[in-house]
Amino acid sequence: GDAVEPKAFKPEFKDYQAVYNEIAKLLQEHDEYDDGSYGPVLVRLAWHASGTYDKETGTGGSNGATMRFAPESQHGANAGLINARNFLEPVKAKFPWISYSDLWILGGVCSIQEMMGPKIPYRPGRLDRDMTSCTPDGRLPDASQGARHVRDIFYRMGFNDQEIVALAGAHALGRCHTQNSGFDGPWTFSPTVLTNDYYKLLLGSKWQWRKWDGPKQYEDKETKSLMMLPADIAFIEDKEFKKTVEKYAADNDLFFKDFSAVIVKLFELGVPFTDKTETYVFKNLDE
Ligand code: CCH
Repeated sequence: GDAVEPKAFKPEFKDYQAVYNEIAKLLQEHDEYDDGSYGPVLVRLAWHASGTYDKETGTGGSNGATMRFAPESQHGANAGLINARNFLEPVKAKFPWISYSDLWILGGVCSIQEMMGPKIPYRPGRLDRDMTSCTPDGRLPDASQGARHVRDIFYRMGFNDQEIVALAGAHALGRCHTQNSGFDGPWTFSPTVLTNDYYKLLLGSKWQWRKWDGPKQYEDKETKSLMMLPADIAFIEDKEFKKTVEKYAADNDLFFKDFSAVIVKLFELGVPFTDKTETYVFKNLDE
């Protein structure tokens, strides 16, 4: 079996870096999934756990991991996230002291870093809640809608226009699956590496409606192998959003800096930290 570190005998010592390392190791081992990584779907789990937050009522957010339960697990927006939750089960079994809510966010943090993204400082302290804390359906964005809807949804969480555009850069990662959302295809050519390519492609490619049986989505005219959702195209149709798209398309370092800050804000919505809460900046597996 595994060598037992002496510190493992101290029950009060919570080794979050060890949890990070375990997730990163499993990401490498399970390269059979999708485009070769569970990373994108783990990022999506962390986002959908957090993105139910409502600043007026303080309900929703990552503190609770209520997506373990119906009805939240059955909300249309959460289709396919069972794959991410199941991926993390062996990690929960190995480190039972971590809450599901902290683990799901750590899964997102680890995936972003391991997919060559920026450092994402992490603070633990989320407590799991029961199904009575499940949020109502409709709190997550509807991909078929435009700028006004996107603003409504993200203003409710407490984000401004610049932050909304910075968050959307996560669509450099992963893909749409017809069995989950009805939409189909990846946004970028390297969906397991975080870059500012989402913004570059939004501005640099010609986007046309895809002619197909599925829901209305865009394809790039040149290769027809990439996609954009109506809610993505809103970022270049809306003048205010487009200014920020242009900034991030031109400057990957700026995107990384702003993305890190805003995803930390997303992941911490509604989480009750104390004066004693520590911040962790994890080493990547290859560091
Ligand atoms: Fe997203 N996203 N997202 N998204 N998303 C989808 C997939 C991913 C919207 C719709 C969709 C964010 C914002 C939005 C990821 C991260 C983020 C899919 C396909 C839809 C539809 C799901 C499927 O079929 O499997 C809409 C609409 C918005 C905003 O208006 C934000 C914010 C983030 C993170 C910061 C990631 C990652 C994926 C890929 C998941 C995968 O399985 O590959």
